[in-house]
Amino acid sequence: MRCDRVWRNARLATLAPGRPGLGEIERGAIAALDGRIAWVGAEADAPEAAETIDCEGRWITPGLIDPHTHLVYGGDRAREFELRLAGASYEEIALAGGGIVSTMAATRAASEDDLVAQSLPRLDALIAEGLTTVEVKSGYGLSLAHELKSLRAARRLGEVRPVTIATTFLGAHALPPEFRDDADGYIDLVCREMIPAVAAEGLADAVDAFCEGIGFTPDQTRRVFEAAHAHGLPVKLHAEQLSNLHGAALAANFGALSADHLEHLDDAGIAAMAKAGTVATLLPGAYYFVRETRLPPIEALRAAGVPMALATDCNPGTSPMTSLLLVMNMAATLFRMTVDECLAGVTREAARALGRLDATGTLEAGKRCDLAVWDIDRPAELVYRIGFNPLHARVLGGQTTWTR
Ligand code: DI6
Ligand code: FE
Repeated sequence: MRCDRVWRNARLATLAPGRPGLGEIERGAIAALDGRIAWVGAEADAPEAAETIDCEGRWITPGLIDPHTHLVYGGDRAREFELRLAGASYEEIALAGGGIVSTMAATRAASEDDLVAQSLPRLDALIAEGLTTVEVKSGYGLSLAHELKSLRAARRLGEVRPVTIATTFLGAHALPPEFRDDADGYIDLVCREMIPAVAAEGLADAVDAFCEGIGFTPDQTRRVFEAAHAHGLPVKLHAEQLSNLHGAALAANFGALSADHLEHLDDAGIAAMAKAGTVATLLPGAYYFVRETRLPPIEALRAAGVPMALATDCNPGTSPMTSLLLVMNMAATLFRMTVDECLAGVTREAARALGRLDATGTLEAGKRCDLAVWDIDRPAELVYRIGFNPLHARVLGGQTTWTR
């Protein structure tokens, strides 16, 4: 077998489905050809390659994947954070014209170049922890031109950094002030102008909406989903974050890739997600940051066999977070997820939540060779430690892009 590169003397957490636990191979090796994984298995059987990398017993996992971020935005909300600390609630701040709408103003004021520049430090923080694929939503432009600008900025991040970007159009994130008291009029704009334009330019891989009392109704969400499907785009949904509007079941009925947040999810929603194969993307950073006390129904999701992904929800209002290692720690500590579930949540299940499990998310022959090499003795260390980054090297498409 001809190979470009082989990583030897490694311990592998393959995350391959059907294998118990993390699909571990204690004395393993992995070989790449033309950017893809050509072979995975026991060290003793490893093929020869033009280049050999001795991992000195380090662990290799799939490159990490963040399947839910609002990475591209202008400005920040540190002042709002101070107000919240003084007692104001997230909903009060949103109703008073702060919140999402204040980030909208800063995003509209920024050029595409500004947005790229402001987003890069956040992306770099994720990459420094072994991330190789990240989803980025629009949703702070809230007009055709500014949504297109945000999506173009998101796509450009993948040109200026070695990373795979999945873009999501989230025009139905908040009501822009021009449409005050006319949410249906805004949804008309989203469905009749924005989605067709986004699809025509190939700027989005999926369409999302914020189905919530302070967002959009289930009827409005349904219209967005119908427009997305009419343009061949898969859907996902911010559902059941602050209240139960039965958004997860609605999303599942549209074959959604994922329903995200889910603190208020009920049994009917879980059953609908299980039936449709919709991934539950859990966002412990947002849960923590807004001091939510109602837990997502982890045990019921587990019992129903709903796949669980984890994400940062990186956004300026409810999760100013750029660490998937911290997400895993929070999911374990706050949500009582197991180490195996946490690691699967930022690799295999995150890939599934993006509809990209055929391309990435596990160490299996044929997939892109996206790897994270770690200076650890056991995988639990990635979940257990707080604020410590043991990344040794990061590999994207078979190329080492960074090494300690
Ligand atoms: N849910 C959230 O938690 C974020 N968006 C959403 O739909 C909050 C976004 C923000 O406050 O800027
Ligand atoms: Fe979000």
